[in-house]
Amino acid sequence: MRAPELSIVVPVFNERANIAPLVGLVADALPDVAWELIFVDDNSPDGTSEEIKELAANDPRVRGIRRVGRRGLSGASIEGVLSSSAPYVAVMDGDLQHDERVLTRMLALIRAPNVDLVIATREREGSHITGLSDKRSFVSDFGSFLSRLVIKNYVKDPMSGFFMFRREVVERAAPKLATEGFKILVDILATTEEPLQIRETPYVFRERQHGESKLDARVAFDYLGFLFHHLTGRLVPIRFFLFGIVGALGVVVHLAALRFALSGLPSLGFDGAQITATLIAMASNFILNNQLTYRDRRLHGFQFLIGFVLFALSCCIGLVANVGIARLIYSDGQIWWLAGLAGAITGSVFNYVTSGLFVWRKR
Ligand SMILES: Nc1nc2c(ncn2[C@@H]2O[C@H](COP(=O)(O)OP(=O)(O)O)[C@@H](O)[C@H]2O)c(=O)[nH]1
Ligand SMILES: [Mg+2]
Repeated sequence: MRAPELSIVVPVFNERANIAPLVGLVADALPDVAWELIFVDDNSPDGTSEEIKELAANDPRVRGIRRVGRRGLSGASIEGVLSSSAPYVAVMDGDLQHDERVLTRMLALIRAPNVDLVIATREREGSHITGLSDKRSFVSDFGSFLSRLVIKNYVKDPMSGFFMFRREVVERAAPKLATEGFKILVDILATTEEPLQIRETPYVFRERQHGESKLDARVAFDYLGFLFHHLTGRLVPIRFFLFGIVGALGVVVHLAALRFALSGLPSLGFDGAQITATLIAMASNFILNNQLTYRDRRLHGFQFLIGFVLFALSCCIGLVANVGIARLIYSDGQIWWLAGLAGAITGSVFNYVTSGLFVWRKR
């Protein structure tokens, strides 16, 4: 058997019913190419990995990476790419929405000298991407518009999940790529320093037949965090952005709770109302962080209760750091807003670090 010229990396989560059909379709589409399929499964509960391994046992062109304790489309794709030694690599969805017949055209384009990246661009019917609902089409277009903030090259469909590249391009960028995101192509385009030679080729995006989409409203928040991450020169982690949004919402919750406590429960007095509002805001921040910021490490049941206690404790330590820094800066020049801001930022960074270390720690 020839060593593969093309590795096709397919991130999958709960796609059991799509695996065997995809292998068959790829084999039919690339009869004269030495290809391999690398499925990267995040330990799907539906038995996707078992299905992959059963196929791989009978076909040396199929491989599977099963990741445990991790979730994320970008991270899974990057690991798949890094496990390849072929000169060319494609990233493709495992739900049959990407037309495998385009792979031949993409391969012909990438084989040309000096081409670094080929994007399969989703075809349009008027303002609407075929195969997507109006709502999803709008989300994709808006995301694409925002991506221009961080990418230098003009490409028609930076939100495409179907593309092929010379392996070195991503090998070089890999240490800087964010593993939490959903839009790995935007990340590659934003991260690569040298200008890339890019080709685009149109195709018709298919409707999903089996299983369901994993893209939900939370992915949109991640994407905003991802843009912020790039706009700050990759200084601010994606997660910190989410943590900050939740914190800002916490201020609103706090003020609303304080107002209700003052008018509805006058017997509490101001101190009592302020303590109640603080507890409510802490609980709401904890729940939102558990649902959004740390959804890949979400706590349940007893762990959830323990987590809340640890979160409240770490908020108290954050408060001490906040007041300490604010006092120091205030004593220096009496600029109240600078002192307040520096304190708030210090407290947030402190809370972010401690909650990552103690509350939602990596297992
Ligand atoms: N390994 C892995 N694959 C994922 C994850 N989330 C989504 N996928 C896969 O990524 C591909 C695109 O996801 P999909 O839900 O179809 O997104 P959509 O096409 O934008 O609705 C599919 O093959 C999914 O199975 C994840 O967290 N880990
Ligand atoms: Mg899909």
